[in-house]
Amino acid sequence: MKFKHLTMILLLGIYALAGCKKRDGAVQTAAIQVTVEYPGNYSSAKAANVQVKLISKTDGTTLTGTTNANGILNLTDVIPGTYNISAVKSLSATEAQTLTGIAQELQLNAAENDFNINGTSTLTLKLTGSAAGSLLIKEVYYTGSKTATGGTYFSDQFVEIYNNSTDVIYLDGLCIADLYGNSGLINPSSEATPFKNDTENCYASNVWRIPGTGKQYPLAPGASIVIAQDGVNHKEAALNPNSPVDLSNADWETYNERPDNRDADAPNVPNLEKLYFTGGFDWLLTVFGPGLIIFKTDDFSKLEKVAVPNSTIAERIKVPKALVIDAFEALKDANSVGYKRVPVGLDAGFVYATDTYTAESFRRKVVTTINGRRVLQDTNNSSNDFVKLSKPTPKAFN
Ligand SMILES: [Ca+2]
Ligand SMILES: [Ca+2]
Repeated sequence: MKFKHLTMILLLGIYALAGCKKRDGAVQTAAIQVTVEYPGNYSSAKAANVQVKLISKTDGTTLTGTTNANGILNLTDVIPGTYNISAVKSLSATEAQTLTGIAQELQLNAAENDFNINGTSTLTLKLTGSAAGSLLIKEVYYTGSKTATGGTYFSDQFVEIYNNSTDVIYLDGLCIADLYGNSGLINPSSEATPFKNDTENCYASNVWRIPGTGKQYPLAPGASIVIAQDGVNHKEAALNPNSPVDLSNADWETYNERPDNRDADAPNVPNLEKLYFTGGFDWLLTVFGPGLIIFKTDDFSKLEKVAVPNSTIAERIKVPKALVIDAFEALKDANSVGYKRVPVGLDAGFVYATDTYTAESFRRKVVTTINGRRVLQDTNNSSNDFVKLSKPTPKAFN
């Protein structure tokens, strides 16, 4: 009994003391509501379970708290003053997949410095972090088409590159290349690439580059560019009315300037920079199925040129696997696996068409759609990630 009384007296005493001080203004406190939000292109704005830290600029005192299910942290009894406020959130691959569509661990941060807390303050912190996802090869149309008289037409090939990330990506300096080697047993003496045992490098026959000084060619999340062999309407009467594509609106074309003008320069479609070329009239991808990579390098001239063993043909450009952003492999048929040119670490599989000049195209699968942004499948395996279409779908998914 005595003890209980004592406790009560003590509590009353403390309460009275606190009340006095508040009236004096000596320990006046403030409140702050911090709302933490995910980046705008995530499936939800509410960033729950985020650790928020407030450091007083006056005395270095640190306050911490964690946001609730609505992404909100309410702190009361805060000493008024100026604070540096930060939030940090680590997303597991599974959490990131729900929010961005891409299963990739992410570290997100936000900070607001010199923030004055007084009375009842509110603050919204917007998390940012490295982009989830990357550029991907979205579609490759390499098979070509047949003309009305049964002839073959291959100038309508294109490659489409897609921003499969949550942020703008600048395409300046992006290189695209086709890799050396046969696509399969095209004739009885067709051998696999002599570089097939090098699992760490790709050997490029031709390399093209998007120009730019760094930030001239932004590509929004979910947007794409089409690189045409020739940026014209291939359905025109003078070309091939049977062609499945009009590429007059392509973003880029490969123009191979030659004295004999065998490759025409479509005036409305800008030209890629030709960095290395071993082809003929134009950037013709083999209609039996190309191996393709996209990559970036600070200094293209530093890449090694390698002679093709037992051959007198032009050297190939050795591109280290680490530079490669994405790869695609198509081979002649289901039995051509031994002819793979893209190292398995970059692309474990391959696609193949029914035949040459079928107008078939290969497009990457869509995993999910977040806020209207399609997220494409990327398991580094063309067998899994691409579907064969009966006709190409440049800049489209149907
Ligand atoms: Ca061309
Ligand atoms: Ca042009």
